[in-house]
This record gives sequence, structure tokens and C-alpha cells, in this order.
Amino acid sequence: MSKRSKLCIIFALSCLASFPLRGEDGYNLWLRYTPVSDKQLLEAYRNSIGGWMIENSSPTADAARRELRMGLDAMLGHPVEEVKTLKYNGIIIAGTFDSPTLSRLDLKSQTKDIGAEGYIIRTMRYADRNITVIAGETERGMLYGVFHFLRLLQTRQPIGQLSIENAPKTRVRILNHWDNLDRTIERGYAGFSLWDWHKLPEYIDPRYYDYARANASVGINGTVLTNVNANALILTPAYLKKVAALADVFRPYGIRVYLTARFSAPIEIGQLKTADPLDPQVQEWWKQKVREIYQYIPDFGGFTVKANSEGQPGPQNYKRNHAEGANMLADALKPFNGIVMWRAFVYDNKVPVDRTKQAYDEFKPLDGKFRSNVMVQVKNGPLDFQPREPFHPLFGAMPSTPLMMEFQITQEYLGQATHLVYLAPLFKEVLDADTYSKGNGSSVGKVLDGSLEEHQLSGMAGVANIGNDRNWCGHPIAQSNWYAFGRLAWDHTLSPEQIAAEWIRMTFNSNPEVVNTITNVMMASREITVKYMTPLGLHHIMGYNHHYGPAPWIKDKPRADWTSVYYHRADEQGLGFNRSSSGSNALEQYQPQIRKIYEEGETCPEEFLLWFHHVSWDEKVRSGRTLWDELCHQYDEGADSVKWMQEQWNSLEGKIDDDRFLHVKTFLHIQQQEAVWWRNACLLYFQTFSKRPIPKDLEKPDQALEHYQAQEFRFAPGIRPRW
Ligand code: GCV
Repeated sequence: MSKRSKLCIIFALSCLASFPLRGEDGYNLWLRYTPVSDKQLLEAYRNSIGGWMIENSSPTADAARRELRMGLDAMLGHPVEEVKTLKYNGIIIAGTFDSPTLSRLDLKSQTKDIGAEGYIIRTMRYADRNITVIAGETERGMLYGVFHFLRLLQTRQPIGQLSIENAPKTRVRILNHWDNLDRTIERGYAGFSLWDWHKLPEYIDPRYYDYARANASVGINGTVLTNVNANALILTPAYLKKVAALADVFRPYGIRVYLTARFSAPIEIGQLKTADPLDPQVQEWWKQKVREIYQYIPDFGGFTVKANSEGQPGPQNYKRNHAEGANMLADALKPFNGIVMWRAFVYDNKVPVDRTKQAYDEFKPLDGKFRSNVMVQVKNGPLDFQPREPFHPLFGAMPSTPLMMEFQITQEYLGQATHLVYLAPLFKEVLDADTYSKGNGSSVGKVLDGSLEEHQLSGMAGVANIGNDRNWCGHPIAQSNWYAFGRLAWDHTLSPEQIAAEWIRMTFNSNPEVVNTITNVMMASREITVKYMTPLGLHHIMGYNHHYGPAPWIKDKPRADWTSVYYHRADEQGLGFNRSSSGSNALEQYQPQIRKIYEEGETCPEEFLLWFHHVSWDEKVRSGRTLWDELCHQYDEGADSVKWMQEQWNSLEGKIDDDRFLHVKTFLHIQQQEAVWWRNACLLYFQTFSKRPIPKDLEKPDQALEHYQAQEFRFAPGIRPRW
């Protein structure tokens, strides 16, 4: 048998291994590496890619090697030769600036500072040959460059004249898994946790590698493995061994592991009597614990902490403040370059006048009091990941403290597993919002990437939507939210459309009709969802505890701010929470430029009207309709637009694979029914206050309010069952 036929057989077998004939079940995410079918483009790619080489040798270089081989062979439809020298035209050479051949090109002097994770991709001449260089200062940079290069091919871009320099805008780009040790996931809608604690450290599920590949492909460089509602057991040797096994898998992909630290761990697993952060014994306990962790995981990243929030213990239990708590952990981590991500999602046991003011009130006075290896992790909005919230007023208000962003990728409040909602527009709306903290152009993005105040530390966290469902995220389109989070964490200036289009090309195909149709649906989806769930600035009117479906009637719960009536304040006069100076004055936490516009209902942007104002039912809004009529129209438009999403999706039949086509089609049917449910339940309920008819031209609810109020969902996902 000739060498070429042998290679072909090996190639065919390896294709079978990486692309089993089980159809498209979503497992391969956006890393499908489908063969290039356009003959001209294939020819051009084959001319530009005659072979490839990587001279570095390390686990990260091996990861790059595996990826390049898998991607090129599959997309070019033949085994692309791995070469040892630049022996002919069209070699792709990946490496570090100081690797033997690349060092001769003196790339460093021709490149601006791209830092430890940046890379270049450049078409160059070398000894009269055309080559493509993928290089970074470090192998992590090289690996990111390899994924970028493969993305160019996956999205069918020209690669003949490349001149790319790219570096991340934020340093810590991290997923937060709210995963429990029993493998349930708080607010998880895609099955159980990926982390099979019981079988670790011996059994390494191959899926861990694919998780690492997917993250590295979008530049995610950290993962917090455990729930912020933490269990101290994770810090015991039995579990640290398991964590170390995962860290070993992720390390070559540039991913560090982090854990959640339960503040009361010194009592629970250390037999101390207190967890007071100023107690020398407690401080010593944490120092010793951190030393132990680094023995297991030499590149451990640090801790995420939820303290004094929703029943979690914290420094306030000992009359200490958040900075004192965070600094104690920071001091223990400092010698190892570890960091603390201290969450600002706090609210007091005493129900405040306005819960949205609380994080600011507690944290703003602490600005400048945190150690240099602490970041304060702030949710995008001041309440809790609602379909729409204004940006959190802490952004721009703590100039001396690096603030990191916390987005929620899992769709706790956005239809959970079955609603198609592309979140990049939500993320982007917040990232682009102007805080005015240093005048015009002080965007949230600039606060968190550190550029506004010149902070070295910066970061973005996303609460993961990943579970052990075969397709990782439950809804086939929800993968795009993981992808978009990673891309925006790397570069918050990217556009949601661009991210959607590249994801669609890689995840489905590059047929322009497919790309345009799915992009349009994705781009419209968040606004549509806001309309059928919480239009005009409404918020927190979902089901109690499980947060599934509408329930604006929720009242009389252990805390007023866990109810819906606390937030919508519907009465016979009108609707909405007055947060202007005549109300809770939450607006005072923003800069004057914002206060000026939002203070009056007439100038307040309509999407936040009921967030900041209690508006009377008959008041005219921008459309010229009364508030009540506008509310009815927006709910109706939202529900109706899901039908449009269905029509758009249906037009894709035969243009994408049947499996995922049908999967999304079925989920859209659920979404459509649930959008109608939201519309009917909310309008019927608010009507008991407005006492006005639903406008004639709109569809009427086909059930009575009592029908919706009687719904119970005892086993809704994402919470521990209570019965
Ligand atoms: C992890 C919301 C969620 C909780 C979550 C909390 C948080 O309240 O409903 O499940 O707890 O946010 O972010 O800490």
C-alpha cells in the first residue's frame, strides 16, 4: 500500500472518530470543522496551506498541534502534512516568538505589545516562500492564535493576505459554575454538573477536554468549579485531589481553576470556634489552607466569594466589613499570585426601602480599602439578572477598586432551557452604557477592562449555562451565549451581530440565507422576550423561587423583596417603582448626566420607565397611547413576534441538519405558548388594578386569571425540589 493510501485510511478513521455518524446533536459546538464544499475556496485554501509545523514542545503546544491537525484535515478534506522545516510554499508555522525558526523572523520588534495572551497571524515571505505565521509571546497566545486561524477557515474567510494582531482587553475571563457537589446545578437547565466528583480523580471524562477546547477557542481562561452558595467540603484534601485532576486537564488550554470559599469554612472543616477575619487563628487557618491548595494545584487561580448575601456567612457576622473579609483571603493568596473575586451581590436581612440600592450603599464607602489582588464582582444590573436592567451604579463609582462584571449566561429569568434568547445584545447594552464617571465616554466596558482608571487587574465572569446534556447548554441556540460571553470577555467592543454571524457559520453553515435568517432571529430575540415578559421596565414578576413563568401576584413571602408586588407596585393609580428623587431615590447613585434624563417620566428612556417611575394608567407614553394600552400592545407584540421567529426558523427546513432544525422548532413552539402565557397572566393580573379593557384590536386571554394563578411547578429545574 502506498504511503498516500495509508494516510488516507488513517485520515478516514480519524474523521470517523471525531465526527461519529450520529448526526448533528450539538456536541461538537462551534468546533465542527466541516469540510469546505465551495470548490474555488477549497482550492484557495489548499494553495495557501501546504503543510504546518509547530516547533514548541509542551502540553499547550500539543493541544495546538491536535487542534490544527484535526481542523485542517477535516476542513481541507485530506491529511495536511506536518512538516519539520519551511520546505515549500504555504506552510503554516505556529509557535512562540522565541521558537527556533520564528526567532529568525524577529517578530517581536515588529509587533506592538500583545502581552502574555495576545497573538499575531501574518502572511510573510521566508526564503522566497509564502508562509503564514501564528505566534505569541507565550504558548497560550499561540494556542489562541491557532483557534483564530481555524475560525477564519470555519467562517470561510480569505486567508491569502493576513495581518492580524490581537490581545484580550480583560485579564480574567471566567466562567462561574453554580455546580453543587451532588452534581445538581443551581439555576442550571442543561442537566447535571459536568464535574463527576464521585469518579474523580481516577476517571477523567473525555468531555473535560472538549470543555477546555471550547473555552480556549473563545479565550476563556478561568473556571470557578463550584457554586457561590458554597460547600466548605471542596476545600478538604479528598476534594482538592479531584480539583487537581481537573486543573491538570485544563492547564494546557490556558485555563486556571478557582473555587468558591465558604466564609465559615474555618468552623465547618477547621474546627475553629469563629470565622472572624480579624482573628489571628482564622487568618492562619486560611494561610495554611491556601498553602495546601497550592500543593495540589500549583497554578490555582483564587477564590470567588458570596458573603453576607441570601444566608451565606460573611464578615458581617463578626461586625467586620466586606473589605476586611476579602483582604484576609487576599493576604493568604498573595504569595502565590492568587486573587479574590468578592461579589457585590448582597442584601441585608432587614428588607430595605429599595433593594437595588443596597450593594452601592455597602460597597461604595469601601472603595480603596481592598488589597491589590481583590476584584469586586458586580452583577450587570442592581437587582438580579432581569431581562432588562439599567447598568449597576457601582460601575464608575469605585475608581480605586478593580470591578469585574458578572453576567448570567444561564437563563434563570429568560425562559430557562426552552426560550431562544441571544444574550449578546443584553451584554453589549450594559458594556456600552456610559457611566459618565469621568465625563462622556466612561463606558462600563472601560471601567471593567481597567482602562478608565488604569487598573492592572480586570475581569468578566459569566454564570455558566453548561451541564451534561449532550448538547451542553440544553437549547441548541444557547451555545451561542457561552460563545458570545467568551468573545465579549476577550473584546467588549465586538458587535453582537458579528459574533452571531461567526457562531452561526461555525455551528450551522455559511449559506447566506441561513446566516441572515438565524442572525435576524437571534438579534431580535432578547427584545422580543423583554416585551412578552417585562416590558417598559417591569422586573421581578416571575414565579416564586423556581423563577419559571409569570407570577406578578406573588406577595406575602418571608421577605418583601422576594415578592413581585414589591417591585411592580401596581395600584389603582398606576404601575412601576418610583426610584426618582420623589421615591426611593436610587437614581442618586448615578452621575448627574443620567439623573437628569431619568428623573422625569417624560425624558426617561421608555425601556426603563417603570423601573424608575410609578406611572398612572392613563398617562400618555411615547407612542401616544396611555400606559395601560401601551402595556397591552407591548405584551401582545412580544407574544406575536415569537410567531415571526417560528416562521423564520421554519424557512430553514432542509437548509440545516434535520436534528437541530427540529429541536429548535419544537422549543420555539414551547416558547410561543409560554409567551402567550406571560402576556395573558400579566395583563389579566394588572387589569385588576387598571380596570381598563384590553384594546379591541388585540387578542384576548382565553383563560381566567385564576387559571394562571393556580399553576404549580414543584419540580421545576434549577432548584432543589421542595415538596
Ligand atoms: C447562587 C439569585 C439566584 C440565586 C443565586 C443568587 C446569586 O438570587 O436566584 O440562585 O444564588 O442570585 O447570584 O448569588
